[in-house]
Amino acid sequence: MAAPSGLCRRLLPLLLLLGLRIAASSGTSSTSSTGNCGCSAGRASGDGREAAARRYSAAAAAALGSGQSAGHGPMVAIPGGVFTMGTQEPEIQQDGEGPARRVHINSFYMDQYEVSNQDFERFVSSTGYITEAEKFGDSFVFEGMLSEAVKADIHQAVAAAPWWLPVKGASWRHPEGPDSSISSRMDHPVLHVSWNDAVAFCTWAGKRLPTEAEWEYSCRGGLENRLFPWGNKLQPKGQHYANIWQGEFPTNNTAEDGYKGTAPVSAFPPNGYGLYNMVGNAWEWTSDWWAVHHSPQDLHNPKGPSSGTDRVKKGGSYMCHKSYCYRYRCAARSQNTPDSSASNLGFRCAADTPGPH
Ligand SMILES: *[C@@H]1O[C@H](CO)[C@@H](O)[C@H](O)[C@H]1NC(C)=O
Ligand SMILES: [Ca+2]
Ligand SMILES: [Ca+2]
Repeated sequence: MAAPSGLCRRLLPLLLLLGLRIAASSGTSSTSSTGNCGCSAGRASGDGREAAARRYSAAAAAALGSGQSAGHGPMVAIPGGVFTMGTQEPEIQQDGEGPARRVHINSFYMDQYEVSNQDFERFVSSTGYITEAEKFGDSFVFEGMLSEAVKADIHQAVAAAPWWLPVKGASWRHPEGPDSSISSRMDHPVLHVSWNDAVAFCTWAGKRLPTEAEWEYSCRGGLENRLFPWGNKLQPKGQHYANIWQGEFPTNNTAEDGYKGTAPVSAFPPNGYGLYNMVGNAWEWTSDWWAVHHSPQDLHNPKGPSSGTDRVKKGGSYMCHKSYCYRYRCAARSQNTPDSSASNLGFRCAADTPGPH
């Protein structure tokens, strides 16, 4: 498909995802989310579960290395178990965050970090792979990150989400367009990679994308029914646990957490499984097709619908703020077409444990 129609094809789903629906619905979702501050002091503390999380963390640390494949990021052994996927208290109803359902997960391996620019460069230099953004010749970039020179050349914006601009020449190597580079960000998450690109990388690495259920189970780090990978409070003891947006979106990014854009994949404390930046920093692709209605029944290793038009992404990004995109929660979810790419979307890989489960 030619580049211009490629862009059109990708524009509608992208704006649905990145802004339009979010902007249109922010009245409802932000009302409900402001109504419940999200710190939920009233929730049970679940000491037994915290202990379990610490135990898993130790096991995960011991497994580091054994699950490591040459040349790629380290993996963590995630113990099998049963958890509550989704939530009975959806913050963003139309995303299909509910209902809460019991899900059994076999043990597997999960990348400890988001796939970094360095990891992706190894893949590209050994295979010659060309990403979809490079083939299409453009990708979506957050306006706040662009130079005046690049902005001056762009006349097309997404009316409902004017902070997203299609930038010619934006790609994983040039995240803010041709005049930008990743040389000082090799340890940051790779961006502007489509779902198809992510699958290609994971396959090359002898891995695969995680299912949405595996991703969410990993995000929760052994804790039950918490908002975030570390608990219910966004900033325990005033500390930042994730790279999101502080200040007024989209005009004033105060970067109180230390990062205006992406952070190194090893920044911020890990969760109970030893995984970093599950929420915030870069959105992460999963292998599932997108749907918003889920069976409330118990499931074993669910893989999502058998077909669809969009793939599920999880975790939110450095652009997420409670006022417009309260999606840096484990139960939160969103979607893009498999050929979409943007300056806040990356991935990490998973792998099966060797032998029978
Ligand atoms: C951004 O927000 C901070 C904190 O609210 C404020 O101190 C600062 O003046 C604001 N900057 C701009 C450019 O509006
Ligand atoms: Ca930040
Ligand atoms: Ca992330």
